[in-house]
Amino acid sequence: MRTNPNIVITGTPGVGKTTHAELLARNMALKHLPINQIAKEQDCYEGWDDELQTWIVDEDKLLDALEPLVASGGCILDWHACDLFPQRWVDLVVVIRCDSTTLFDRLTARGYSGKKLDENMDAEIMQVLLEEAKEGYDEEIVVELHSEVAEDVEQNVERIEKWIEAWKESKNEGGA
Ligand code: DAT
Repeated sequence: MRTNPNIVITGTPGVGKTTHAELLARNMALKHLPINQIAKEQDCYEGWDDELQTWIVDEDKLLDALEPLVASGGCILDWHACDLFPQRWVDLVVVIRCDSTTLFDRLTARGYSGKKLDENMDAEIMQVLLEEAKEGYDEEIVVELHSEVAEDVEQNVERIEKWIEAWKESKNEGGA
């Protein structure tokens, strides 16, 4: 049984996942799992997509690498996909959203261009990650939060912290 929840923070690249995950991890002493970095460190790739200029992840290998980390709870899974994480691992799914103009500026500043830029912009406009989250998990554990300006990050993290406290209290009551 977990004494701390596992939280997925997902969304299109550039929306602010890592910014949120780092602050939340620091404030609540949770483990931030930047999935891109873990996939790279543990070589969980099965190829390179030249068109999209991105690695193709070997999902089974990645899940095997993550399993021991998430088993004890208290993890923040920070990734631009969410449907591969088994439901039983996950207590809350936070989908970060961002308006198109702001996201465009962030992604171009990151060096995205061409098809990679277009696909990510389309994904945000079509709310692909929100739909993926709603399809993959119970709707009541999926929350959508906006991240355009710095104050949004603080407010969003505060909201998630309150949710974590409530989750812990409900577990304590259940166990009493
Ligand atoms: P992601 O992890 O989703 O790719 P990030 O956390 O790396 O995104 O953020 C991308 C960039 O945007 C980074 O330079 C920080 C900035 N940013 C994110 N959220 C923001 C916000 N609410 N206000 C201002 N800047 C933000």
